[in-house]
Order: sequence, then C-alpha cells, then structure tokens
Amino acid sequence: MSPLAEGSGASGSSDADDPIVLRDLAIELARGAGQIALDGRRGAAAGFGGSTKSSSTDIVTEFDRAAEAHIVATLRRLRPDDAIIGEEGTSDTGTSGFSWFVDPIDGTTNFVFDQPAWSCSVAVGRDDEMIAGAVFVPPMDEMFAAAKGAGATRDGAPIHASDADDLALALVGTGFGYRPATRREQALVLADLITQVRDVRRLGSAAVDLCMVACGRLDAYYERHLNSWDAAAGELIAREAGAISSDFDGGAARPEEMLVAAPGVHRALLDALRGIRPAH
Ligand code: LIP
Repeated sequence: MSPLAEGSGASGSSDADDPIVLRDLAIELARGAGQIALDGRRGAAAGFGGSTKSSSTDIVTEFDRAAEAHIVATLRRLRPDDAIIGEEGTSDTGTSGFSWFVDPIDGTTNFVFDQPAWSCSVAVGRDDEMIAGAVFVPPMDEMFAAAKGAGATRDGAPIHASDADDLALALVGTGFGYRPATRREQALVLADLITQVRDVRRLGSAAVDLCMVACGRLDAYYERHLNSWDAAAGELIAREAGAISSDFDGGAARPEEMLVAAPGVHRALLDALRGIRPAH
C-alpha cells in the first residue's frame, strides 16, 4: 500500500507508527514537495526572487510555501493527531506524541540562484527522539532516508560515513547564519580550523551537508545557529550511517550547535573546535 493511501499512515495503529512505515511516508512527502519546488524553479522567470525573513539575505519563495503546504495537507489528512513544525510557519500541536519537522526547501539561497545544493527535508520524532526522516535533493535526484535502528540509505541502497581517521586529511562542511554578527563569529572559527583540515566545503544546505557525511562525500560537518527543521532528518540519517553527532562540548547535538563526523575524526574535530573559541 502506498504510504500516501488513506489509512496507511493514520497514527494510533501500531503498523502506521513503525519507524520503517514513517520513513517511507517521509520519503513520499519529501519527494512530492521536492518535485513541486523543482517544477516551480524550472518554470520561474530569470531573476525570480522572494521575500525576506530574519535578514535581507534570508529568502522565502512561493515555492517554499507551496512545498510546505503540500506536506502539511497530506500529514493533516493521514496523521491528524500529530504535531507539525514547518520552517514557513506551520505550528500544529498534536496529541499523538509524534512531531513532524519540515523544511520544504533547505538551501533557499541556492534554490533562488539555481545552485544544485538544495533539498526538501522531512523528519518525525516520537516524544523527544527522532525516529525517521528523508532528505530529497531534487537537482541531484537523490533520496536519503533513515529509520531508527534500520540504517541509512541513498535511493534505497545502504550508505555509511567515511573511514577517515586523520583530521588533517578530512574534508569538512560548514555553514553560516544570516546575521552579520553571527557570520563574523563563524568566520573567525573557520579562519583557525581551515589550517587543521584538508579543506572546507560550504554547500549551503545543512540537510545536504549531513547527508554528504552519511554517504562519505564529506568526513564531517559542523555549524551553529541552525533551526530544528534544518537538521532533524539529516542528523538521524548521518547517525544511522555510523557518524557520531554531538555539540561542541561532546554533549547531545542540538540545532544551536551541531558537529557530525565520521567516527575516526569526531574527537579530533571536537578538540579543534574547543580550542577555537572566538572572542564574542
Ligand atoms: C540554510 C541552512 C544552512 C545554513 C544557511 C541556511 P535555509 O537553511 O541549511 O546550513 O548555512 O545559512 O540557514 O535558510 O536555506 O532553509
């Protein structure tokens, strides 16, 4: 039965709440929303833009909103008792104990500039633990997904974090916030770290960065000042692929401070970041 069929995902039935079933629903939601965004991008006039949110560079487009609306309408139909938190304003409280985290277009700046690293990210948690998620990267036509305890996949095939064990040879991803003061702080950290690693990539989508760690195209990723919806699915996918996640002190990863790395370089990157605390 399709994950989008009536009754297939209704919360309350034990099958529908299985992490594998929820993962397959997240895949279909991410794929459908990602296709809406991709079709919109391809049909958009040259130089189309959007409105702004937290700063003049924090963009939201009609396609962010359309993609989120698609996911939210489907979840309200299939799983009406679940909570939903979406980047573009959805904030449904729920009664089931299940919460969905939706980033309809993660990497919106890349989307607007027609750069390839943007994604649709859908995750679901039970109480306070993420248990299933999917990240669809439409320009690359790649679907990353995971269910707790069932591993991580790219287009259905198992993926694993890299076997990197030398930070000096590690390829590390990171990103920057939208506020100038935040960006300055993050650039000061990068100015020191870049001397200690092979190289750095700033792809522009946390969800894509995290999936790159999950499949070994990056050895590690770190960023501060994310939102829950940016990282909810990607962090689960990376952990299920064998990566280690934490904050910059070795505690539990959180959107405000996230470090996700192949096991062989996590400790070294943790120590490097601990040693770089820029003056605020
Ligand atoms: C983006 C994040 C990315 C960060 C960008 C931006 P958005 O999310 O995924 O990691 O570096 O500044 O916040 O705003 O494109 O959904």
